[in-house]
Amino acid sequence: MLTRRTLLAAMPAAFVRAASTRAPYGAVPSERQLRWHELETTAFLHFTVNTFTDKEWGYGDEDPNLFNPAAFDPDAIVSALAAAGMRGVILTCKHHDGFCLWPTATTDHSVRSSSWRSGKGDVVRALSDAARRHKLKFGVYLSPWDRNSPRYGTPEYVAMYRAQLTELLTRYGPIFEVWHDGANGGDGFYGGAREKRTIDKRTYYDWPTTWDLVRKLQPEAVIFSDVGPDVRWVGNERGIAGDPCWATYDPVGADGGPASPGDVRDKESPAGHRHGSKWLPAECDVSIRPGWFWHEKENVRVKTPAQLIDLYYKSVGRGANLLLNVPPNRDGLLSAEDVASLKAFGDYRRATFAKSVAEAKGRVTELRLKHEVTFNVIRLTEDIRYGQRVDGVAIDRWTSEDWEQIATATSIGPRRLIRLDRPVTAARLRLRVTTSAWPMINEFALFAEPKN
Ligand code: FUL
Repeated sequence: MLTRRTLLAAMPAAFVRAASTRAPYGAVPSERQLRWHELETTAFLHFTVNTFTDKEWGYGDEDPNLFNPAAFDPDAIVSALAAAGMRGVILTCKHHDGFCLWPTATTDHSVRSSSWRSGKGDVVRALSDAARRHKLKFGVYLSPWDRNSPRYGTPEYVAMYRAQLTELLTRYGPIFEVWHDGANGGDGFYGGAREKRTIDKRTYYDWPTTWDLVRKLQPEAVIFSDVGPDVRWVGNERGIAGDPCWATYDPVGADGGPASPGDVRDKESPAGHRHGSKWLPAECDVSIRPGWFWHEKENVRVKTPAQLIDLYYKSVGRGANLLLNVPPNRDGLLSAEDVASLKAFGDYRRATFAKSVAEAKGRVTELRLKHEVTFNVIRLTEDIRYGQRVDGVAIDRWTSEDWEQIATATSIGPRRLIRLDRPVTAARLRLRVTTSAWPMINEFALFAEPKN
């Protein structure tokens, strides 16, 4: 039988201490991670020459003049994201093709060489300014793989990558997230060499030095990659977290050795590791369309509001963040189909979560109400400053005679949303907690979805 004594005996010393006191339990989030958790949903903008060539991965030999978004309107883009409830936006400042959306000094392969706005355009400036105007945080994606650069594969390229990052982190105000992609397909233009270049993912980029640079230039920014150090890739591009989804994780390389961006056992990333030694929460990246870039033929395959809502519960509802990609089109706008889905998704979130039908805050495990309420969504949060303490919960309602179980869930962490199959009515509810430490649930709230 699993008693408290056998449980304690099976736990490492640090956990045993926390199990009997209110000391932090295992790994805990940093201040920058705590701020990131509060964002819940952020948007991704995949935009570059690919938008004009109908490709997902540009080869690196694209003519900069291809980039010509004649009606580019950063405020229209950002306000459509804000309507969906997005609290941040991350732009592909450079994708694998190497074309830079800002006038970098590191290469000629940028907007400066494009006839768009006579070479005076700066997409990073325009979108970062618009994000600030609409109160969204701004983040940067800078692809480590660069199929344009002749230097790719040599130490000089790593220096160039850091110089590009330095420009992005010093010219455009506060950056909330720096996104390092793990993809590397090998072949490319590479200044005309048109060959395959293979790098050692574990050593080539010397990530710790780059991450130190990010810390120095933007200490408040979280760093994302397959392995963190602040935020981990969830291990799939479908936008779905594991259930459970632990915020703690010890990433391991595909061969069992040290992990690095592009080399991680991604089967373990959706769930993370219970009692992992690092606080490394999951971010669920997914596109509103089948591809990451805009393709006209995919205008009919934009995810519906119902699909976005489902993804929200499977990512944010499991304690992860959702990073939803919405690619600008050739005009430099979001297409009407995407804007409509974003708006309906935002309307749903506002209608459901603006006001709870009942809630208890503080160290709660029971809700006693004066009147019966009807709800179909339950939100639970843990006080994660003390670690992820709860292994699972069951929720019961009182039926004038007895307790009846209405829902169960596993991990909570920063948030757990339980969407019930049908509305439930109750005046008294309780939470039963399966836990290996003193639980610190600080929110138990009920919501009602709008009726269609
Ligand atoms: C992947 C890239 O190869 C895709 O093009 C996209 O940027 C996605 C978010 O990450 O690794």
